[in-house]
Amino acid sequence: MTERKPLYILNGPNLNRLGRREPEIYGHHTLADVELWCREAAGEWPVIFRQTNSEEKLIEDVHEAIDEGAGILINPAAFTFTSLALLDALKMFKGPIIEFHISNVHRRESIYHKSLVSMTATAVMAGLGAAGYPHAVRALKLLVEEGKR
Ligand code: DHK
Repeated sequence: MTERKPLYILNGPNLNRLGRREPEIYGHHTLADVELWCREAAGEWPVIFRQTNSEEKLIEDVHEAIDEGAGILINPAAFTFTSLALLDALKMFKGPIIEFHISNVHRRESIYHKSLVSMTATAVMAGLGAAGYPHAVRALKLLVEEGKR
């Protein structure tokens, strides 16, 4: 059985403070909880789980996934609405991309309504809370198995 390429689970700015940051919007679970749930949902699939507050680092993580990864689950956080550079990086990825938001960004202030990442994402999941991450992992595995982009 050939070695499976990893699933990249990438998280953007301020998500390192998940659990303490605006819990009324983002909940009380931490990013460490989320990582555990994602690894459980991934089962035998290898997982690369990262968080950064740096746009450059997030783009470099996407570049690594372009060379090494099977699929990307990304919560770009605020970079979703600001980073053309991140969009350009994701466009180069050949596998499926799920854009994930803990909150329903479409029900929030208008600054959160126009996603640049959605212009290349295979699918978008928003509003399920942090507990939505493992569902996104299972969906990503299916998209990879189906060869979707
Ligand atoms: C997280 C953020 O940090 C915000 O900038 C986004 C997203 C929403 C979330 O719901 O996970 O807009």
